[in-house]
Amino acid sequence: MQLVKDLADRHELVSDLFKQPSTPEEWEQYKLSDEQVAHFHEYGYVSGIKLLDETQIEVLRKELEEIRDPKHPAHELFYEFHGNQSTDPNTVLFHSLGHWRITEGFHDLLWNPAFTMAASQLLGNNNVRFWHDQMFCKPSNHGGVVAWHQDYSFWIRTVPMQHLTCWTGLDDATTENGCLYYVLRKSQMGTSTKAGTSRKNGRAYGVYDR
Ligand SMILES: O=C(O)CCC(=O)C(=O)O
Repeated sequence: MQLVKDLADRHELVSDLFKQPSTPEEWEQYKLSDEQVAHFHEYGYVSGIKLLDETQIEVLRKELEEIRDPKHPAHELFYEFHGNQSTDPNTVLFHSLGHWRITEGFHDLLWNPAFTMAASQLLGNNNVRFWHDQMFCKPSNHGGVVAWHQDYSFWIRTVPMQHLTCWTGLDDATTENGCLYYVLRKSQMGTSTKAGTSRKNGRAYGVYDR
């Protein structure tokens, strides 16, 4: 019998995919500019932050292919696993929660200093606490839709509202291939009820909010 390791028990980096800075000077390279922080507060999002290099992307893509197989030995560690959550039989929307427990790369992604530094700054230079992970995969040309929604509307049991979502792509996301769209200043308009459906030209549209 293969022994399944639950990486949720590990509260530090477990691989060498990311390097934890050890001095204030090493952290400095990950700092957002004052303009980026101001943009987040004004519009409710900030984009274009480099989070991964090519090697890290390749490792995560490989791990993703492995854990997409429902026969993966650690499959039981997923909180949720949907091979296809699309309502349209001609499209595919793979969706899972819990991969951080299963592979070293997805576990260590949570400690990515480019993410933890930015998140801390955007939350008012506070400590950052991980709430949950989520993976969406949409194959090219027949990807399923993630409907418009406000993330915090799923989390209102946690108060005060001091949350943010970090969307990290493993492929380029462009207007041509169907990138994520945001509703500007949505976070200043109060909490929405949960997602509705939106679809245009066969592309998936979603909205992230803090
Ligand atoms: O990538 C997407 O299509 C949507 C992601 C999303 O909705 C989320 O992470 O809350």
